[in-house]
Amino acid sequence: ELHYPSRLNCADALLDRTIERHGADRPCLITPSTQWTYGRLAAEADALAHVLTEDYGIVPGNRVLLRGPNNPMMVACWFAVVKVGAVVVTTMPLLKESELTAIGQIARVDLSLCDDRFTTDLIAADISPVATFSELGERAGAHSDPFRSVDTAADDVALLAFTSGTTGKPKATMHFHRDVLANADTFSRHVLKPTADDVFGCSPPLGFTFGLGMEVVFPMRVGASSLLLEKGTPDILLPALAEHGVTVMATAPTAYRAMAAQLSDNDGLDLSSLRRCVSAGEPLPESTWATWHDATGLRLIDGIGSTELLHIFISAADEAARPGYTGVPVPGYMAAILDEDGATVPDGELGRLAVRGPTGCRYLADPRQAEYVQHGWNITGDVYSRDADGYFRYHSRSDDMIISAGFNISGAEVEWALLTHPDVAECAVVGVADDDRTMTVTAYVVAKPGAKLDEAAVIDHCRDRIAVYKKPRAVEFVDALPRTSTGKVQRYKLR
Ligand code: 3SK
Repeated sequence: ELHYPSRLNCADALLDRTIERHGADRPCLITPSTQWTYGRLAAEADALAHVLTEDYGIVPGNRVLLRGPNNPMMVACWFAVVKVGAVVVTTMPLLKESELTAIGQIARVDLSLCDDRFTTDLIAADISPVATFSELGERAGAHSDPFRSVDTAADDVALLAFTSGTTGKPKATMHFHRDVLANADTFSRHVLKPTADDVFGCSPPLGFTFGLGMEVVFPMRVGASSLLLEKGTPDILLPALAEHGVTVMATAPTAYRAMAAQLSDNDGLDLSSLRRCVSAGEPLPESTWATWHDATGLRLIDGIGSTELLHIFISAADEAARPGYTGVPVPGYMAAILDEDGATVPDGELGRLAVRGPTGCRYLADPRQAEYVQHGWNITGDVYSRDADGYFRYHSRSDDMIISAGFNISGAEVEWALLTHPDVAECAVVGVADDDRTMTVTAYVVAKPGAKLDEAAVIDHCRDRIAVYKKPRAVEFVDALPRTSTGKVQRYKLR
């Protein structure tokens, strides 16, 4: 069990306490063009904290929205907001005016801090006054005194993180100061086992809690450093991993597939520093695990997390990682497979994944709270099974189960079969309503550049790999799949 003091400001725990343990001169944030030590980050965050309180009148409990790509100023703003006892409202940099308007209506933001290159949609959304990073930087120049962090309670809200899930309607999840540390002290500590010598290099935006954990909280909890890339696409991430000697990386399965393909054309890249590769954000197909292993010799660490629980709660690393399975509950969390009445289903049977632990769902004023938290469990919306030896296996999202001609078909299983075809780059399989079969298994396929694929080839490929009743009966070729700003496929749009 985790124990934190009742008065706790997570910014102090991650920054000031780490400096006390490891020194101010340790490298903290690395970018392709600059490097900030822990001391520099602390000084920038303190100066910004003065600006927020003295120039903008921010007081504890105010909500401050952050918008920008992954760079040191974003991290300094994050710490400044937390230090003054205000609540960080995280946003994905790609969000557009209407999405920001929806966030503004829910979060009732007092001030927004925005990278100068991302102001247009935010100003148009008109949800609060906007301070650009260059304005903040100029004002910060006037302050060199340390800022004493506000004495917050461990159970004060530090973060409002938004999820639209895959259904499109945004919800704000509230996270306390102790929650921010809890994932570092569970998933990171027990699965990643980082030390101060590690260099984290990850692609998810800081506005996604996957990225916040992997790029800020986990490295800084142990005095490690973090490579921040404003654009973390596979073509940029892969050479950066080699150039900066990254030891712990995290990205989505799609990016691992793309990077493995790049590696087959470029075996000159030195990835020998890499020891931990985390895959999350969407289910990891067994074939992607094998492709990455063949390309690098490294065993991917799959993980399921959610914005509601802040980070990853089921995972496994090293020899414990089992391809095709997400893993086992992270120490500190419990997981079970429940039926519709909340009873545990027998091992091997499909049911609703339920999780409890040190973090959990607290929606801000949203009746969907009662759907997510039932019988004391967080119901994640995923269909899983648990094997007798405690390993959890993903089958589908609850609303993605395809019922066709009396069979329950996991769309993910069909997708994973399709992804073993050498010409398939991406795919999503959904059930399209049909009077004859209830639903038709329909595959949306993105072919690899230059590949010539047709419907019959795709269907035949599946017929050879999965039970014939699961094979797609319709195939649509598309240029790209619809995705949320965190990269999850929006199957409801395809349906
Ligand atoms: O939403 C997810 O898939 C996720 C994965 C890892 C960590 C955090 C999150 C929200």
